[in-house]
Amino acid sequence: MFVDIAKITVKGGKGGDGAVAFHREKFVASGGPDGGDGGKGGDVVLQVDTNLSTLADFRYKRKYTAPSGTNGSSGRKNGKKGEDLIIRVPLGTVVKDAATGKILADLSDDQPFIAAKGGKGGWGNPHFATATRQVPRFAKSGAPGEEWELSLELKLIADVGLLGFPNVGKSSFISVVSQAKPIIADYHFTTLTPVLGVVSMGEGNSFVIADIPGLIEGASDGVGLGHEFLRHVERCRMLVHILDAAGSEGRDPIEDFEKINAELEKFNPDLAKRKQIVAANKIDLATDEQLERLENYMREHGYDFYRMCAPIAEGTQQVINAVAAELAKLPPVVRYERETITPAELPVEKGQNYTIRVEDGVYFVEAEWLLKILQRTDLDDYEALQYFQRVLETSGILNSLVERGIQEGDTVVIYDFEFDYVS
Ligand SMILES: Nc1nc2c(ncn2[C@@H]2O[C@H](COP(=O)(O)OP(=O)(O)OP(=O)(O)O)[C@@H](O)[C@H]2O)c(=O)[nH]1
Ligand SMILES: [Mg+2]
Repeated sequence: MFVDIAKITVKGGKGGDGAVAFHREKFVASGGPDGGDGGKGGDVVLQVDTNLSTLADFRYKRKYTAPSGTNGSSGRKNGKKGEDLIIRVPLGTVVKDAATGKILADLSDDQPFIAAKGGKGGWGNPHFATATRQVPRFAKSGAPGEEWELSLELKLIADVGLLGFPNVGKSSFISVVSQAKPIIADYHFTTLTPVLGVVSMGEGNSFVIADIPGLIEGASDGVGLGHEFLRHVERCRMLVHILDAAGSEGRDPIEDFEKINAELEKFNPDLAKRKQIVAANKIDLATDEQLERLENYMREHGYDFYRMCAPIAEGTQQVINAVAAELAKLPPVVRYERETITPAELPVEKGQNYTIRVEDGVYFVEAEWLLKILQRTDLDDYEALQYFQRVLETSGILNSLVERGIQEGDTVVIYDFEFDYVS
């Protein structure tokens, strides 16, 4: 079954805890602190596997958690790092944060994407030794791993997308110009899943065409099958719009053309602006009058116009040549950039609970919701930092710290994030 959208949850492994331990040796009275650090939790990594062509695997397994790091131990032995969990996805998978809809990654090459970082291992007690605190009896716990709910969307990578109503001859066209062998038949929605065909122009010059299920009016509102599949032509550098020139099913090809363009505009205005050439198919069934009327209309509206009879490859090479010439002038296939998430866009969590633990002048603040904000925002960014400070204030954490007796210069530890308190 072809599945091209999925929702999954990914969680990085928890970091191992730092150890509290003291050096012991025969005849040595009181050794210094020697607890090892915890190991980092494993990351959840998404990686392209070109053998995969759908997101079907994700229908059954939805939650992925990487292994934890192990705890530190005495003798300054650090814990082991948790192994990374690799999830394989088909080429062209676009990853979005489900909560905000922001794009996190476009897996359109062999570059892996760390979808959920494992938590850092906690520090062992030696890190907390100072001139005034020589026997720190505490260590830092490992941080929880990042957790994200992701939407995965497969957007095929093709240079050229075929558009057209059902039965106009899209599959017939791709089957004569490429190696692809889709089913061709005289009923609507013969093609149910997108098919890619490679067109070879010789001398290592080739391009990829995507045949998608027929589009009908209302496709972008979910009528018929079309809407689901428009996403597969979203990356295409150009479009070939195939028409039934003879109107052999009783429709007017000019109306078909305008309807589909209106659908494109509704689905994604950018897509509607993409270069389009028109291939009038079924010329064997069309009258000269029909063809002239169609050609005049397209020329008036600025479209290159070609005539063909796909099943016998009449006129198809001219279409291919025109496509190749056009592609040479066009930018490469669309790749999506990561979008930044501003803290204010994050969903507000209910009940801002937190705990504060004080260990010898170090203030440990723990709160899952706060961790989420920390993990999703870039604290090197001034605005994000300002927001974070506001959160500490409005949630009452700053007040609680003062109530617990925090002094100027004391250390505040919020998972990985540490700062010196300034009133
Ligand atoms: N006479 C004639 N018939 C054609 C021509 N091109 C395609 N056909 C026929 O039209 C029917 C539909 O062709 P397909 O290539 O399956 O059309 P499609 O656009 O892929 O259709 P869907 O996958 O249902 O959207 C088939 O019976 C083809 O044999 C043509 O140029 N002339
Ligand atoms: Mg088809």
